[in-house]
Amino acid sequence: MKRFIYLLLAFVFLVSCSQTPPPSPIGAVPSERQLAWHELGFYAFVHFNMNTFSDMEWGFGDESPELFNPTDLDCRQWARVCKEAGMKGIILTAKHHDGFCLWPSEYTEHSVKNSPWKNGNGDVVQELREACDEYGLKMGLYLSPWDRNHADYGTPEYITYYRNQLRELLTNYGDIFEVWFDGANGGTGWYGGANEKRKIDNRIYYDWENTREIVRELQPNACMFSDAGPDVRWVGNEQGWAGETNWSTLNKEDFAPGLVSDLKFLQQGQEGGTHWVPAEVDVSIRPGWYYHPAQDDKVKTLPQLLDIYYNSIGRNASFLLNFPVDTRGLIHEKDVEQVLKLAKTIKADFAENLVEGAKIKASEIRGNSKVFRAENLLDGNKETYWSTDDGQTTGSLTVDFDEPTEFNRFLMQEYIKLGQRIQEFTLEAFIENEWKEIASETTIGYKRILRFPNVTASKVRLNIQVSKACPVISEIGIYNAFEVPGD
Ligand code: FUL
Ligand code: CA
Repeated sequence: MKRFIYLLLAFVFLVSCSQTPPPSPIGAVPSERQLAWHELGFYAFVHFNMNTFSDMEWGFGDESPELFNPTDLDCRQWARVCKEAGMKGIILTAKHHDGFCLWPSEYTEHSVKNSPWKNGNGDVVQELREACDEYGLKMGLYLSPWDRNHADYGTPEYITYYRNQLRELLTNYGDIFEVWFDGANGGTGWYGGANEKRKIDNRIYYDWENTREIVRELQPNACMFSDAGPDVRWVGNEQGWAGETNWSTLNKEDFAPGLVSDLKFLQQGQEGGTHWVPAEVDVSIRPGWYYHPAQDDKVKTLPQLLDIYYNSIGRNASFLLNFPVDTRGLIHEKDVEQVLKLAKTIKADFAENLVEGAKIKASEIRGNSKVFRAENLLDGNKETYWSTDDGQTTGSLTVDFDEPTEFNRFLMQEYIKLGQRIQEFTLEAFIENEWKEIASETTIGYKRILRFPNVTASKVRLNIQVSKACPVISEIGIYNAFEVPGD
């Protein structure tokens, strides 16, 4: 009899599961390569090239390869620091606007092969590849479209040169996770001795459609970054913040390469946009992108880095932190110290998720099915989620600690495979027998972290107030971060 009842219960459970299909996706959704990119969250930029030795930000293009001579170049030190800081990859400026190449390109003499470094036998890209492999990091490359050294810049011949270099980099150095197409384009330069101003029309000159095809062909898993995507978008500023409202979607027609778009769209995305183009926050740990000894005392402080962390990763964007590697070829000690402080603080602040062990209740559950139950929000599994019935675009989740508990961070993740949905939400805390609002916000996306002064409450309630379709949330977290002293 007992066995029969178990079987019956199992049958009822299975039927109820199969009767409730998952929600349908809404609007634009991420590709596989974008999903993998979202998971990275925090990774490094390295600006190291001719400018490091000329003490410039934008070299003119007439610099002698003789100048490039790091005394102690060690890509393993970069990788070790990044790994220790919890970063997942490194993007290197293989060629910046001055045209000098960090690898011995067969298409130019303006490269490491004519420098004194390793008697012209060195290859920084290859050294970084090996270091990334050793430390389990991904590698990305920046290949500046603008080239102030090349005589052909501005003519169709240069496009052939640029594509040849892209092919070289994407063929000879293993898996590349991100290709960084910079937006600065055209102007004065050396241009093989012409010393003039050259203007190009960025909408047509690079024939981006076909240039992008090369990346798809040679590195199908790589995301392409530019002001216009197509996979990852610039966030519209270099100070280290995304909009509080931040949609991962854009309207394609507003974002053709070279089309100067409203910066607000880059910061906030476009609700209901035709394509999934999430934001990446690129910012340097010093004022400049390149190393300048005069900036040794201007390295960002822990409070500044924490603000950037919460204004990027905490606002549905990724965090690309730049290290201006110095003339030795090392990440400077001061930069190492600051990034490790950031990593240590974040690790400690998110070490204990207070929802573990708490009870959670949802105002409603999709099809009353266990498949979509509220406990899915606490299981640490990004593939399981809570959702409501189709057409039910509001709902609330209550976490019950049983006793007054202190906290100051609230983390949420939408299940973005089904699109970005939530438009408005509030957070309330049950303090001394009363619900008090702690936050009233807009979007969530891949990850949203709210940071607020300490609250002591026995219950916390998340209210989804406006959503484009039934909400689909995969994880939540509540934390009590340590106070941050003023550094
Ligand atoms: C900008 C460039 O002009 C800067 O030099 C730097 O590389 C930054 C990341 O992108 O557009
Ligand atoms: Ca989950």
